[in-house]
Amino acid sequence: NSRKFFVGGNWKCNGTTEGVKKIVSMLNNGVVPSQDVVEVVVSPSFVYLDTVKSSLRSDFHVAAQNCWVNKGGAFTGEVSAEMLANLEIPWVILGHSERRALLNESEEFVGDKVAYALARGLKVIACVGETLEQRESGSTMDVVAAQTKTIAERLLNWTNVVLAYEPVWAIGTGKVASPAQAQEVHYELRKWLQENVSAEIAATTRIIYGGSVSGANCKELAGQPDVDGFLVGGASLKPEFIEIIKSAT
Ligand code: G2H
Repeated sequence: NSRKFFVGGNWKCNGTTEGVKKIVSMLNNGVVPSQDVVEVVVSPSFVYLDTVKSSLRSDFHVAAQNCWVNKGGAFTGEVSAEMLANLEIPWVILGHSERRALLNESEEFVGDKVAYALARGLKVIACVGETLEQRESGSTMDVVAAQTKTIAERLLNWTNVVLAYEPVWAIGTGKVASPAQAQEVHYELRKWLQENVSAEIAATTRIIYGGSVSGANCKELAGQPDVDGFLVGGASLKPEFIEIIKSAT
């Protein structure tokens, strides 16, 4: 397929000035396939975004972990999409399950954020995924399709969207989805895009997997036909992130 492999590093709420420097130097020294083969995007906390952006090798890019749903203004503590665009931060992660669950971000709110960020020229990593309870009750596909639909009905253009499938039960738990489990949902999500958006969007949109991806499990996951890359949390802070980038080939 023509979908370029995508590896995102979600640093979440981690880091210190010193720690961030170490990760950047680890990344800058990593020997990885070229930009034609793999797109690498790392996502530090807002407070380290500028430092990371200015010290990171030029073939890797940065993402914010969130942004406000609309134009900036009297929203204490928020960061607007305009600000990210102003700082030339190319990407933003939206709809991460930690924000959906811990900060009560609703499906509509996430959908509105995705649409607004895209309209401001940002590229978006939009996350979907089911909880363990939902998986066990057999509603995985209904849940991820509904989350994707809420986003899809607000979008005019999918060019700047990467869809991240992150089963909540696999996040930060060390309990990775099996390659077959990941492939099944990615295949179904692509089919959903084909039936509800268009065949072209289904064929070209990257669907990446997130949830306890590691140096040890990335190769087998990357071999699945509908897994177009990863959103990596814990392992993106460690040297094994380089191994995960290499699983692109
Ligand atoms: C899922 C993932 C990165 P981890 O949240 O978004 O984190 O790899 O630590 O499970």
